[in-house]
Order: sequence, then C-alpha cells, then structure tokens
Amino acid sequence: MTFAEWLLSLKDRTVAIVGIGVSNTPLIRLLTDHGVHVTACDRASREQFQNDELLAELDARGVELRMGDTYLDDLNQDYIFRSPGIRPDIPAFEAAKARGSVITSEMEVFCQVCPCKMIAVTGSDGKTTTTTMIAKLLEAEGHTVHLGGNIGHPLLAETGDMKPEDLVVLELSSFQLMTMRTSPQIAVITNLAPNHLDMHKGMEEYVAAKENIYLWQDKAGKLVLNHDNEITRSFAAKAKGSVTWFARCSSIDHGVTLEGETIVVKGVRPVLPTEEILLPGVHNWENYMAAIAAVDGLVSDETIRSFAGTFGGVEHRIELVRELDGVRYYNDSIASSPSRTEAGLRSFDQKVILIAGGYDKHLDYTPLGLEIVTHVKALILTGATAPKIRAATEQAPGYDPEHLPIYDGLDFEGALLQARSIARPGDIVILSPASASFDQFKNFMVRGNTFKALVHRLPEL
Ligand code: UMA
Repeated sequence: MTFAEWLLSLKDRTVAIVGIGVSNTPLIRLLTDHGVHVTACDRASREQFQNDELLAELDARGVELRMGDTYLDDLNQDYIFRSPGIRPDIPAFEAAKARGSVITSEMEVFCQVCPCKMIAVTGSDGKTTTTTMIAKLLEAEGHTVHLGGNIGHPLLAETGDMKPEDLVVLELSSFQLMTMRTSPQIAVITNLAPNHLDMHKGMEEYVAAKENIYLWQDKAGKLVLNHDNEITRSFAAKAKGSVTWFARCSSIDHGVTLEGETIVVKGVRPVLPTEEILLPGVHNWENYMAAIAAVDGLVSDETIRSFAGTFGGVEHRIELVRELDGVRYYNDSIASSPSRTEAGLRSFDQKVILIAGGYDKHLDYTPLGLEIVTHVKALILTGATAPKIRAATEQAPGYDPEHLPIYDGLDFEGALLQARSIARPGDIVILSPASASFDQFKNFMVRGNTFKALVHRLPEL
C-alpha cells in the first residue's frame, strides 16, 4: 500500500487517536489536513494536559476531544491509533476490535507505506546511539536519510516527502514492535536484557515483541545480531534472510568483530582502529560494530573512520561538549535516574569528576553510592537530591573522604565552576544528574543545553 492509497482508504472513515503525544500529534494534523474526522483521546484532563496551545489548535481543526477518566469509553471508530505507551490488549481496545475496529499505530502504518529502504534498530541498550551512528554514517556517504521512531521523531506525516532512493533509519521500542507485522529490510538488534517489565507481562513477551523486527522479513532481508548475547544469538535460527553477526567477546567466523585493537570484517578487511573512536567506553565499540555490520556495502571505510574520529555522541547522552585545558567536559543530562548515571560512570576507564543532583523522584541512591566510590574522584552536588546522593556515597563501603571530596550547596553554574577549579589536565568532568531536571529546568534538554552553554563560556586559562 502506498502512502497516498492509505490516505485515500481513510476517506469517509472514522479515526480515533489514543494518546495525544509525540507520536500522534503530527498524525492528527496530517489526518485533519486531509479532511478525516478525528476523535483524539487522552487520559489527561484538559486541565492536566499542560499544553493549552495544542488543545486550542485541535479544537480549531475540528478534532473531537475526549479527555480525562472516561477517555476510553465507547471507542468504536473504524481505525484506532494507540500511543506506544498504551498496551494493545487493554479492555477498551479488545471491545472495539470485537465491534470491528482496526487497532493500529503511527509506526505500524509508517512501516507499511514507507516508500524507501528501512534500516531499523532495537535492543535493550545502545539503540539510540547505534541508530544515530547508522543515520549519520549514511548521510556522510551522501544518502538522504530520514531518522525517526522511538528516538523522538515520528515519520508517518513526512512520508509524502520521501523518495524511493532515500533511506529511512528507525529506532524501534518493544512498545512499538509489539503489534508490528512488517519488518525493515535491514534489522539490527543490539542486545537483549530484562527491561520495561512494568509494561510487559514478562521477559517472554518483551523478547517476542523485539522479534517482530525481523520475523516479517523475506529472503532478501538482512538481520544484524549480537553474537555475544545469548538471547539475540538464538534468533539466527529463525531468520528469514541473511544474518550478519557482530561480536566483541565471542568468536565468530564471519561478521564484524575485534582483532587486536581494530574492528574488522572478519576474514575480509580491517575497518576501524578503536583508538580512532572519539566516544568513550567499550560499549561504544559494540555500537560501532553493530552500525558497521548494518551499513556494510553502503558506506566506505574512509567515511566510517573520519566519522568515528569526530562523532561526540547523541545529544545529552555522554555527549562530549568541549576539551578545555586538557579537561574533557561531558553532558549526560538524559541521566534522570540513578541507574542511568551508574551506566554512564561505567563507560569511562578512569575516575571522573561528577556533577549530580536535581529534582527528587524518591528513588533509591544506594547502588549509585557504590558506583560513585568506584568511579568518581570528586563529587559535586547541586539541587534537591544532593543530601541523598551525599549520604549514599558516604555510606558506601570503601568510601574515603580523602580520595573522594564532596562539594555541595552549589547552584548549577557554581557546580561547574567548582569542577573546573579542581580539574587537572587529563581529567573528565561529567554532568550526569541521576535526578530529574524539574526543580530548575523545563526538561533534561534545557538542562543539558544550559550546561553546554556554560561550558562553552568557560575562558581558557
Ligand atoms: N496516555 C494515555 N493513556 C496511557 C498512556 C499515555 O492517554 O495509558 C497519553 C499521555 O497522557 C500522553 C500521550 O498518551 O499525553 C502520549 O504519551 P507517551 O509518552 O506514551 O507517547 P509519546 O509522547 O507519543 O512518545 C512515544 C514514546 N513513548 C513511549 O513509548 C512511552 C517515545 O519514547 C518516542 O520518542 C515517541 O513516541 C516517538 O515515537 C520515549 C520512551 O521513553 C522516549 N521510550 C521508551 C524507551 O526508549 O525506553 C520505550
């Protein structure tokens, strides 16, 4: 089905959009632009929704709004688009399906009507970075790339502008894949470990959702799998097309792996010496291996090498901001919870100067305290969670105040200035708050951008 045919198929049909968020808002605009009658439903009441401007726009577009507690009552439209965060089997959807409604989603329709080759990435860790690497590598090689999906950019409403020779690169979450019945031409699974078990009924359902990224491929499909990961390794037997392995630890006889300190296509050619990779951490070598396996034949080794030497990472995720007086400053503002900061700290092979703290979501900081003692040489605290992070650090076994000074009572800028004053050439300063941003900033992006602006304003010594 083409995009135009899909739009035509909605003529004189009724459509409900459930969840007025990032995925569905452009879809509502697209449908109303084409004269489709849309009912938009959201569990937030008008008062709770916190975006009066959008509600006014939807009113002006003639969208029928159903908001608040009763938003799922009497769903009976021909097509119902669910947000990724809503399970497809909730009673309201089951009842609508029994009455003849089709339950679908923005991402499912996009994958059905996309006019160009799709490369999609899923996994438990590293999917945003790997997706971004693939998109940027293809762009650097001169391809026109449309990057979207779980990364925060829905693409369905932009399909009309895509050309058959373009490439689409998608990050897909298990929520998006759960009901997917179309697979991309190139599918990448970075790794699989328990995740989102609050949403999924169990690990089995989570893994089954992820498998939709390749189960609907045909013989021409390509599946990139992590050979080091037991779960993803087991998928090879079910692949419909070819399998390309990547492996950092286990031994493979073909695929992308490490030989000495170089990423190679095994038995074919060396591609990328790891010392040329700007991003820190061996997990980023794995992300490169997955990306190289995905773009093999589409991007030259020269492009890969020059890209790896300059790519500072996805914005706000252990993003290298600046090297100043021999000190590297990283922005990891996305780390709004302790577990995220723990992972960030583990990606450096030296102790860092950590700036942390922010809005209190009442999380447990005990495990973070342990990581701080192992990976941090100075701790600088700001925001509401400062006392909790201090206490968790001081109570962690092995804490030694002489080797791990803690500074607090600082505002955001003061924290950076403190870090700068104690940093010596070779040091790493990282903002990885382990806390949400809402005490001082609208969201983690504003926090990260503020940090970056402050870092760029630091004068050279
Ligand atoms: N809502 C309801 N009922 C519900 C749940 C939500 O009405 O039961 C409403 C909310 O009030 C909200 C709206 O639905 O107004 C949308 O909320 P949402 O956050 O579920 O969805 P989107 O804003 O459309 O964002 C989604 C992804 N969110 C989730 O999967 C939870 C975004 O991924 C994604 O970037 C975006 O679509 C574009 O595709 C976020 C995410 O956290 C970043 N993803 C998880 C992850 O990466 O680990 C899977």
